[in-house]
Amino acid sequence: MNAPDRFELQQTRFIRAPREQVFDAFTEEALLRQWHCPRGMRVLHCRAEARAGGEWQLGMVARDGTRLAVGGAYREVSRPQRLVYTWAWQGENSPMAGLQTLVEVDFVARDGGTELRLRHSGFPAPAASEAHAVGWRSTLNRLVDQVDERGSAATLTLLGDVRSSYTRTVRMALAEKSLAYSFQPCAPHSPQVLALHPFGRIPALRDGETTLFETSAIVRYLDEAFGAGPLLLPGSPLARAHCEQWVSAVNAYLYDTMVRRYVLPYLFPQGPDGQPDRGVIDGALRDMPAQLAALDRAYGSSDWLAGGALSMADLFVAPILAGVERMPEGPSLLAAVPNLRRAQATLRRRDSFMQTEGTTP
Ligand SMILES: N[C@@H](CCC(=O)N[C@@H](CS)C(=O)NCC(=O)O)C(=O)O
Repeated sequence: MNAPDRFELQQTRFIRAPREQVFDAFTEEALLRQWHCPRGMRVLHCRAEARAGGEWQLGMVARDGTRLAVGGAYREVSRPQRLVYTWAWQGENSPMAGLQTLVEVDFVARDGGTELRLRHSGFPAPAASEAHAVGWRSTLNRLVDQVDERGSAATLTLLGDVRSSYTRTVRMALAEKSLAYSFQPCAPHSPQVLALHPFGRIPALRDGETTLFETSAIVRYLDEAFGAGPLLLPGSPLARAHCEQWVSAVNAYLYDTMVRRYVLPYLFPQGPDGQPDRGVIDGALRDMPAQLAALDRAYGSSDWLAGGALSMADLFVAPILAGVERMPEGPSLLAAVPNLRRAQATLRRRDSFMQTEGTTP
């Protein structure tokens, strides 16, 4: 006997696609295979006999190889307005194996698109419905990417300023992963940013109803949640640690010296008579050679900071150095670090650098 329906989740999403198309994405095997799992997972197999009494089955695999299987039976298949089916996890990987829950989806035509209303009920505990709510949010993002002609630009919105080095790091990561996205120009501490970022910094990312802040968290998410493009986090433990080490060094030391105390005082002068504050700039100039030399040694004869290939660490460093180079002392500072210059020259030939060079994303 199943437990009574005590806990449930409900989600409503407006999708820019006709409801027939959205409905079919829920019932046709070939379409289900393309989206029906959370980001970062892959559908392995799918079977769907979409008629009342018919059965469905879906197998998925996570990046770490964990396999999950779920299935059930259709109770109502009324194209294009309503779909009802049972849902039960199978196999020993699921703490809810064998427990039957119920999914009801209404497809309502609205404003030239579809309002999708999803109710998933019958969970034995709030934690179970909350975990499934997270899974559905991510899974519905994939559905939107699939049926909205804007692709992932329908779900992914980057908030930031094209002049910001951290924003450019994420833009480069998006370009490396070939991910379409929307860009919302925002100033730090603006209401739009503060709604997503408790400390008001840029960038911040929205993926459907999910939000993220901190550049390294955003890049890691893009890398792990989306299959396309090169891996931005190296696979081997040591290379991964080297990558994290340089990301941390940028966050803790390099950005402060090279951007906050050097580039920004030139771009936004705050000294007497509206001139750049020489005291601040000269202080940064004293610290920069040692920091640039540390980077120069880290690159050595390689063009990459970690694992012999492009990684998130290089994407953190490049926008900062591009900014430094444009300042009056920049070229002579960089002349002293040939490894770093060579590595940057290589990186600057990548599309991700060239496409993010201008002021428009
Ligand atoms: N640790 C943050 C730093 C972000 C950051 O400092 N961004 C700068 C723009 S490049 C900013 O928002 N500055 C505004 C401020 O310092 O208040 C991250 O990794 O995203």
